[in-house]
Amino acid sequence: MNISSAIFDCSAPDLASCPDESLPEFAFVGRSNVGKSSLLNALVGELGMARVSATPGFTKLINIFTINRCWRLVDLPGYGFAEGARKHRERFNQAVAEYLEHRTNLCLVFALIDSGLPPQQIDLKFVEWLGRHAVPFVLVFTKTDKVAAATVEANVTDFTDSIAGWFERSPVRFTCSAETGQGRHELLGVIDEQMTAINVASRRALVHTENLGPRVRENRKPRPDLNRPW
Ligand SMILES: Nc1nc2c(ncn2[C@@H]2O[C@H](COP(=O)(O)OP(=O)(O)OP(=O)(O)O)[C@@H](O)[C@H]2O)c(=O)[nH]1
Ligand SMILES: [Mg+2]
Repeated sequence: MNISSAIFDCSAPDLASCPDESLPEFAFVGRSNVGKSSLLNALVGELGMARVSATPGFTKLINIFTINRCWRLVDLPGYGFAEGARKHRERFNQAVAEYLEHRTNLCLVFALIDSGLPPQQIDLKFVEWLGRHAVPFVLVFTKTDKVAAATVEANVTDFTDSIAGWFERSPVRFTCSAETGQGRHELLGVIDEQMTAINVASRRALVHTENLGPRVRENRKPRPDLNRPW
């Protein structure tokens, strides 16, 4: 996929402040410091589009970028950040949960996991939460340049084994490095596939009804269940 434009849209503190739902969105989520902002930059090929920092908890808002004028990339605040006021952490987590549960134009979530670590409880619980809330996602193991290929493979296998049986079909997995660009092509391919499917569905809908719109998943009613693991 060729990326011809990437425009910063807005930084939203919560779901209510996000822009209209007219374009499909692809969101990056994962533990603080896992490399969400870096991967987003690597995908777009414009360094500095999303801000990167070695300090965990750096991305504090829902940052939205419009790509090629027809879809959006969303950089979400990380979970599991151990520093800072608890009240602030809960507010960030609440905003992320609400976005993931209720954003009707959310097309796919890239759930990022550090490939250099064995399965972490917080990541496993987060993946379980995604499943429980029927959020469509793929797993992306990051920073593969930092450790030996055998370690990456062992960690990916352990993670996959840990979630075996939780889903009807095992989540699709990717590995990547924002540093070397490994996995970039595959991840863009996933977005490309999704956009093609949405365009085909829109064309079909055009034939049957005038009520168009990139409704990529069901409109969800707000739910009281905010039993978040992270
Ligand atoms: N070696 C290596 N370092 C990476 C990679 N991706 C990110 N990093 C580094 O990891 C640190 C965190 O990266 P960010 O992209 O800011 O991580 P984040 O997940 O957006 O973090 P928060 O916004 O705090 O949640 C930075 O120092 C990056 O340079 C990678 O693929 N390889
Ligand atoms: Mg970030």
